Amino acid sequence: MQNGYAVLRTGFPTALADALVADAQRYEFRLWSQRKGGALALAARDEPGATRDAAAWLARAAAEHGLPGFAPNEVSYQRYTAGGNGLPPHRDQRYYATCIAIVTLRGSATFAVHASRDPDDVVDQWTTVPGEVILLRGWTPDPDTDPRPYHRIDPPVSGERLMFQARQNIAGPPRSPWLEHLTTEELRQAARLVESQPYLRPAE
Ligand SMILES: O=C(O)CCC(=O)C(=O)O
Repeated sequence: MQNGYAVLRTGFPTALADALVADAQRYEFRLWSQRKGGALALAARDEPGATRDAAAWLARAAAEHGLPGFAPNEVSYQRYTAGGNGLPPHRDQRYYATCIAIVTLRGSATFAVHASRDPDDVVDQWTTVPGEVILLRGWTPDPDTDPRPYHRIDPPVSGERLMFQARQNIAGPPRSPWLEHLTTEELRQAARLVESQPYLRPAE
């Protein structure tokens, strides 16, 4: 892994990607911002099935790419639409440790790694396509260096893009000593995510 990220262009099982696409239908997608990001669906983290299998696959992949100990405890889907929002260069929140794993399931879009928040400071940029896995380093409490890469995702040029992501929220069990480094606001957000139920669609 270099510059805090790795791209796995092959290897993610097609059957697992298809099972995730089917699983995503169970959820209600919520658009949190009119200006930034896709619509989010928090998914079930513990039940047997596609999300648990995918999280386990991604944990193994992370270990093989130099990020051992990735124990995803938050899984979600995001759906982006052409003409909708992407996300400008940013780092994921400090309550996500070890690794952030992203799988593009359907559709495609430009993904970029940046050296800073500056939109022109591009380190690498490519079109992420179905089956591709992106591993990003999560936060560590090292005062001298922050390994989290700045990254950007654009809205798809046409149609929709559906992705799955697995993250390790340090506010979830087991209690992490790293929590003491977080601000009250970060702790509040992280705890709220841990307590959130999956966004299941109401039964018809
Ligand atoms: O959709 C993606 O691939 C990236 C998502 C992202 O950067 C985020 O949710 O913070």
